[in-house]
Amino acid sequence: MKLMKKTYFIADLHLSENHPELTALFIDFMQNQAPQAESIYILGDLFDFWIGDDEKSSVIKTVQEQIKFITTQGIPCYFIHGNRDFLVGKKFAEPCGLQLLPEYQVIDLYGTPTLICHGDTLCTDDEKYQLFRKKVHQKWRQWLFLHLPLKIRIAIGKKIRMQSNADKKLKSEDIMDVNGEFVLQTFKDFNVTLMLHGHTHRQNIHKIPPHFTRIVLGDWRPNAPSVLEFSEQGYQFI
Ligand code: LP5
Ligand code: MN
Repeated sequence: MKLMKKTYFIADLHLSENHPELTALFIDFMQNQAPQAESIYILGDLFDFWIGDDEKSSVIKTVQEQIKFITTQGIPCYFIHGNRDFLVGKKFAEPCGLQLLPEYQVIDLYGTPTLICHGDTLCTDDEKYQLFRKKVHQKWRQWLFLHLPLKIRIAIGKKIRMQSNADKKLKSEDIMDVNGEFVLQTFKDFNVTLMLHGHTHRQNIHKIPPHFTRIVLGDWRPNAPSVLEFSEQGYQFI
């Protein structure tokens, strides 16, 4: 029997030293599921936190090894930055063969042009976040930040996380979700009918009239990884 080709999408694993059970799930996925794929897409927030490619930790090393395990088998592995790990750079990616994609990418999924992104850019009602995002995506700010000593970067990162958590308590669930009109416009701008993203952690398949589909990946929880599988026969969460 001929094995059917598959493409896997994952997002929002939020890997860190604090959650070895999630790292174990990732290893399991990369060892047992990923080798069956023709390509793997990671749609952001693979890491809980990224303050520069020079940080060393056992999680970072493990993730690199696992990605290399896949890419050396000739299976491409792609990454779109999330709002937690937008500073992941070439020094991390190149040694393991991870391919960095821009914030929006249209791919051909078994004949269907499909837009993939992290999802944070779709949450346009969260004005405070969008302003923050604009600032931290400025190249000169990133350059300055990355030239600070590691310890200071970690402290700044923690400070931002604290402020972000405090702010989130004051924001409604609605504000932190995607903006419907912006999503519709994005479908039209990229001339696609299918969109895949993460970020909101609200795993779902939204059918939007007249003919659009927006699939939201979930985050990873202990014993509950969210993996979206595509093949010529369609898609499913596995
Ligand atoms: O991540 P999540 O899901 O909890 O919340 C997001 C939004 N928050 C963020 C912030 C990230 O969690 C933290 C990223 C740390 C990266 C470290 C590197 C820093 C590099 C700087 C390079 C120049 O993305 C949250 C959204 C939520 O998703 C839902 O969509 O609402 O957005 C916020 O909460 C943003 C706040 O409203 C604004 C934050 C301002 C922080 C300013 C702190 C200044 C401290 C400076 C110290 C020198
Ligand atoms: Mn995110």
